[in-house]
Amino acid sequence: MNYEEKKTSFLKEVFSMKETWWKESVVYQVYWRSFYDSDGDGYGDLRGVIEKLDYIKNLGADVIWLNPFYVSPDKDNGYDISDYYSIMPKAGTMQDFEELMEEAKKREIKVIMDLVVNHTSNEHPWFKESKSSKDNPKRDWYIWRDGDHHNPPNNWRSYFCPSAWEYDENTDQYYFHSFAVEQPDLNWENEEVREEIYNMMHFWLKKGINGFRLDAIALLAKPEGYPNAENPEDISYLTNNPGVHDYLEEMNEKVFSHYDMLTVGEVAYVTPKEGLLYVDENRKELNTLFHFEVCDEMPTWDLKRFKEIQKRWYEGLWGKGWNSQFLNNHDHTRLVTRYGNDAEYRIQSGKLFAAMLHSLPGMPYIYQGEEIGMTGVRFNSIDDYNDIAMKNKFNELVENGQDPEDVLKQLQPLSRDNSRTPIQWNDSEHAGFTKGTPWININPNYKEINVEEALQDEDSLFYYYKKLIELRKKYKVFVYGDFKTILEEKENLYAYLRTYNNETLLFISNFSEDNETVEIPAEINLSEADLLISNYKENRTETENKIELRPYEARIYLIQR
Ligand code: TEU
Repeated sequence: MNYEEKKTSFLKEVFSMKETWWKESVVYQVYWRSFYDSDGDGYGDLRGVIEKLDYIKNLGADVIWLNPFYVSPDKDNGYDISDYYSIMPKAGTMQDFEELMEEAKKREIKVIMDLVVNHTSNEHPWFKESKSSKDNPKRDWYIWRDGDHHNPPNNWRSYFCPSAWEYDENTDQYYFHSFAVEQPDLNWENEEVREEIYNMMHFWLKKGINGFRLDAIALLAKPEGYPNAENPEDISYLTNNPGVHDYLEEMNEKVFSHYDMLTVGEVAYVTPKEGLLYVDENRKELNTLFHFEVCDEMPTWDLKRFKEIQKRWYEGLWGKGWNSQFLNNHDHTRLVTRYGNDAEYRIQSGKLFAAMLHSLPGMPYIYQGEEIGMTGVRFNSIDDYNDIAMKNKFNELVENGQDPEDVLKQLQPLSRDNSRTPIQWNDSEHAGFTKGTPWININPNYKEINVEEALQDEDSLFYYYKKLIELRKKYKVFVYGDFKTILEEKENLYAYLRTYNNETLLFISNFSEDNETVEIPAEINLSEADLLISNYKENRTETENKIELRPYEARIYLIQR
């Protein structure tokens, strides 16, 4: 074995960096209510997902992440569950779900479900019982506290409200909610709650699902005694509290360890060191995590900061735990609008971000529509917005005296509805999403940006994503390669090497809208390199390892020794 092979096998041996199916997977997130409506009620549904499985297969994704479709009053689009064992009628039936599993399996596509166990709906029977009286057996299934002279027990905010506490006149106590009033937090200190949740997890796993995306999973533990916060606006006190790992270790021991499954935790407000505690392969908690140092804390693109974040998370996790790579989802606006250029360079910048996300260390997630370069949206009235987080914030700021028009303009760019407009399948009415009235407005640019158009264009983003996924399957360096940045001094460029056994991948990109000439370091001989993929049709020839990169140009080379 040469030096590189020895180093890689050492890493694998010492850090037990086992090769697994989920590390090699590309996940496609299906926000089903905006994916495809099969029955004309204006909502996407599980049958719609079945009808579009061949589209997902053609793209090449290995796993589908389905947002919640359990019975729910839908105050937070399914993240307020009132029956964990049944399916929301607008999404379909249990038979539809079982058929979806069968059809996905036929196509060798795995399915992970989004699971919300930090809280339920306030219409869940458990909460109705808990709320009914102080001595109800389920009182302690939720978090009830006495007020402080008609004030909430402490000064905490929630994600969606000015206070994390809601008063209940009937029992003269407050209940705790990390999100909306309609989403009371379960009390994870209560063993009955934990056992009930574990039983429910087994129910779905025994139906053949391949894992869970665990919603707000780092919020399960609450700070001892609920002390007032110094700065209530910094809501990091809601998450990553002592005790959370005890719950995750127990969850793994009682549930996850019994299956060959993928668990991805939504874990906000953590450093790499803290994040590793969730995904360290030796700790047996979760397989991987979404951290939000980018999506929650970088409103617009900042390449310098992004490089620093990637470096810290690589150094913090590599060889011990697995990272995830994403730049948009159902909670974050569309990456080509937020971080790229959704006008003149929509395709090039979309391809640049795709190449980066699929060549960085970690599991890449494609959010539905990202593969055709769907963009953010601007609705002219708050009434056109659906998202409870945005509507609550709008009301809070207007009630505090801000001008409604100004508030709308302030909230539009990061509204979660930007990424929740229906998939644009073609240029027919409602973009081919529904034969009914869509539950939310279609992005008006659907006539230019749609799947049909993309599938007819060999240079579309769709085929670029497809090729990236093919490359990840062909060359293991995309998955298991280490990570070494080069050309750090070039502030508009992002370039790195990844090496695994005899393969070395070079990613080099220009994040500016000007041409950038760059000298490739002598350690890399481009004459030995194969250009695997680029985002410009004509490829400028390189001379003496000097290449000129055009606006948003990205190239991936492979050097095999
Ligand atoms: O989001 C949780 C959430 O908003 C934060 O935990 C996270 O830090 C980050 O801010 C997201 O950008 C999840 C779901 O993804 C979201 O759709 C739900 O509204 C929420 O939980 C409540 O279930």
